[in-house]
Amino acid sequence: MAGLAASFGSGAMTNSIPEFETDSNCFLIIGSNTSEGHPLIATRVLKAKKRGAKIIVLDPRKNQIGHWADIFYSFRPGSDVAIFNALMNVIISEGLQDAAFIAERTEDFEALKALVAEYTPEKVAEISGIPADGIREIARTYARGKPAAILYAMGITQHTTGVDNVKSTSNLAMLCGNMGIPGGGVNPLRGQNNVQGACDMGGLPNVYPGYQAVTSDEVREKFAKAWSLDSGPRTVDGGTVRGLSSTVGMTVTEMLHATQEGKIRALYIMGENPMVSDPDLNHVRHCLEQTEFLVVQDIFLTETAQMAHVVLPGASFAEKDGTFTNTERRVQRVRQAIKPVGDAREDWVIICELAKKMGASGFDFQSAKAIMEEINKLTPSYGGITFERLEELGSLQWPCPAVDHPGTPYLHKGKFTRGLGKFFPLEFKEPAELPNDEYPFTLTTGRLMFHFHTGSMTRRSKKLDSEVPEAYVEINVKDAGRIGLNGNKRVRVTSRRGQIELGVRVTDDIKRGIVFIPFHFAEAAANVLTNSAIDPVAKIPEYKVCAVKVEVV
Ligand SMILES: Nc1nc2c(c(=O)[nH]1)N[C@H]1C(S)=C(S)[C@@H](COP(=O)(O)OP(=O)(O)OC[C@H]3O[C@@H](n4cnc5c(=O)[nH]c(N)nc54)[C@H](O)[C@@H]3O)O[C@H]1N2
Ligand SMILES: Nc1nc2c(c(=O)[nH]1)N[C@H]1C(S)=C(S)[C@@H](COP(=O)(O)OP(=O)(O)OC[C@H]3O[C@@H](n4cnc5c(=O)[nH]c(N)nc54)[C@H](O)[C@@H]3O)O[C@H]1N2
Ligand SMILES: [Mo]
Repeated sequence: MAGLAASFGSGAMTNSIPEFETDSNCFLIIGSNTSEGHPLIATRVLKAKKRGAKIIVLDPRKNQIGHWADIFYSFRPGSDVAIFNALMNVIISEGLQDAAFIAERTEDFEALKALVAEYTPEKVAEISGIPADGIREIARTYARGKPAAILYAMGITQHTTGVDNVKSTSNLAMLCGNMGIPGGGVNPLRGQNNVQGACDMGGLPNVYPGYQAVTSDEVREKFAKAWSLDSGPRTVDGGTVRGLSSTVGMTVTEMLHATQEGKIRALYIMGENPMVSDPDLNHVRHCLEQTEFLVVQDIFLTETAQMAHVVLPGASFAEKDGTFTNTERRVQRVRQAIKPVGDAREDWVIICELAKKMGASGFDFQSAKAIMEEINKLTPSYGGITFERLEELGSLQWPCPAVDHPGTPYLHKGKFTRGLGKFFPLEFKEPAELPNDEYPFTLTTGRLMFHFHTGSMTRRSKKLDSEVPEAYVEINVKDAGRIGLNGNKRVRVTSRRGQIELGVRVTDDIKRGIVFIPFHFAEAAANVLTNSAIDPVAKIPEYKVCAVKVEVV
């Protein structure tokens, strides 16, 4: 259940991981540190390279997969939309688009064409830092590489323009007819083992399991009937809470702000450590301190749990039964290896017990299997994903509506969910915070191979911790000279929101003017510095861009 609320990222992969190895002729990897974040997927990509597939990597840093790439360019963080527009500009002006696919399966191509005409390679070279000829080379390689897969991750989504960035990936894929075919598609490489499953099961503010809208009367009636509740909007203040609410809830970032406005007085945080992972930590601390009642359900006493009024010890993956759904919509069984240690209980047991104490009915589940049986009945895309079939087949990919359905390896074959695929003409917008004289560097943040997020688990492992025991900032060789590093080992990094002291690594692999800090280290937390500005639609924070200064200490 880790990451229940951390639903960052958008949608699922359109295609399946094994297709990378067998079908893809070209990979456009943008904003994904594939070898460190998704090493098994990176292995498939490298196997495809051996049979001649081309790898293009675009990233502000020459990460490990960047070193394997046939084509690599670094660029200025946050200039992604401009880059996609320029790639499409080249493809259209050189006639490399898939005209038949565009005519049969898409709409609004003319509007896209008119907009991207403005984004010439020369203009976007200035915005992004990728040379104009490089942009042409990338565009031609992708357009001629069918089936070509776009792989992206948080480098695309964690921006105030995250949704625009994601739409840009599908614009490009549709332009070249790379949708609905094996080895193609747009493939967000999602994060935690079960973040996909958490979203599928309604761990989002606007939907019930299976992305069924809370605002739909029909949907609410269905769930109300199954749970013996009233389907109408409920009254909370003073009245008994029966029935299902039709109000769209808040996202994590909105909840924290709401504690400040007194709109939220109690928080129940489960499998998340916002005191390290949320942006602008000084603000987060302030918000959590103001919360009248804070409950944290975790497997360790994290930085967040230490602030809680009540800590509920959860059982870890090794101590429970259930399923995880991975980034390619594949549902797999997890089986109990050892009994929960100490007072720990399975998360679902804790929730059911609490619900019953609050007077709710319908929480009398005896096992994870019994919960799955309810899911089969109420969530059409999981209708045929039963424990029995998972035992027999090993895994199933949704949509899988019935027990005689084989599951779905790739989406949008022959037809998009909405009918025609829509092109979105999108103007480039600058990130919320840009460097200036006082804060001359652009900070971007992310992950390392040896640690997982807030380190609550990996930093408790001696072996993993010894690989990278300390926080550091990555800085370009020339910039190190510019700040007068002179062999010094420690620096202070300051943004408008706070400052941290940490080690430093000098490298050629990061673009000049950019610094990178892994966010795994609570004692020098990158998120003290980051900006909490969010995308207006997805509400994802701009973890990938803020302005900082770097000084020798
Ligand atoms: N070892 C390990 N693996 C993990 C995790 C972990 O913590 N540790 N976490 C998991 C989770 S939950 C997730 S979400 C995934 C995340 O996986 P990734 O998204 O691959 O990881 P990140 O390090 O956040 O960032 C990806 C890349 O984005 C680049 N980037 C920075 N700024 C920009 C920009 O403006 N535009 C673009 N296009 N790229 C930019 C960074 O340089 C980096 O190479 O990893 C999962 N896998
Ligand atoms: N600066 C910066 N910040 C970021 C990001 C970034 O790229 N840069 N990435 C963002 C992203 S994509 C993500 S996903 C988040 C991750 O942020 P978090 O989800 O806050 O980070 P984790 O360390 O994975 O925290 C998960 C918690 O769940 C606990 N846990 C593990 N298993 C279980 C279980 O079975 N039950 C329960 N109850 N608890 C369990 C762990 O001990 C841990 O404390 O960070 C975000 N923050
Ligand atoms: Mo994530």
